[in-house]
Amino acid sequence: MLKLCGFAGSNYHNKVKLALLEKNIPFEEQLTWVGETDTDATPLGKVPYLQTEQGPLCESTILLEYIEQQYPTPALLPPNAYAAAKIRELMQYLDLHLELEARKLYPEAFFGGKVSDGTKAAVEKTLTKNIAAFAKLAKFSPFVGGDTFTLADCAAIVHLPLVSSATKIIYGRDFLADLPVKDYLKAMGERDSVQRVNADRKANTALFMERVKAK
Ligand SMILES: N[C@@H](CCC(=O)N[C@@H](CS)C(=O)NCC(=O)O)C(=O)O
Repeated sequence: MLKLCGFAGSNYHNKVKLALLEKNIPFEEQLTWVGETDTDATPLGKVPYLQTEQGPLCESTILLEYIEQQYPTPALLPPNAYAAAKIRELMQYLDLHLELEARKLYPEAFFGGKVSDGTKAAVEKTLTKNIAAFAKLAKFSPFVGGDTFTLADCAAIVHLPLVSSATKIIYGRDFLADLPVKDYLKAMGERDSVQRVNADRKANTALFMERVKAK
């Protein structure tokens, strides 16, 4: 059986967990904190990673692509090559241009640390530009890539709330406020997969914060 290693407070972990749940694939979850990973499986020590019958895999998008190819039904990518590429494009924007940029704010927004004024100014500029660009690609009709649930929703559901809350905390303004993100997340929150991920996330985040405080 597939084993998903990571922790349920991690957005990247949950991106993959959502796809497994949406596809009804049996899997085990192995609680693995950063610093306790198998570095043969994930050489950079990042989570999540997946143990498959053939060996380990890391990097959440690669995990999603593997899962999609190995368990094609229900499909989370359109059959048409161009349509599938448009979904992958959205995933890349979400991971690289929104989440990874907002992540620079997390030490202060969520973990009691400090982010320099210079970093805050730089992130504000980049995120403003990147969110405007993302808005041109995202559909929210009702799914982020159009009329079907896809891999891009697995990324959007886990990343968008962090971009909203980190910007709200650091700048006093939700940078995603002009997009229909709240309605989108509310609608997605009705799915069984999202309810399970959110419940597990809340329980695990409490544990995670205890670990952060203990350090
Ligand atoms: N590009 C990676 C990012 C994963 C990632 O950043 N995971 C975080 C937890 S949410 C992590 O492992 N951080 C520890 C580190 O970067 O050393 C992926 O898509 O899987």
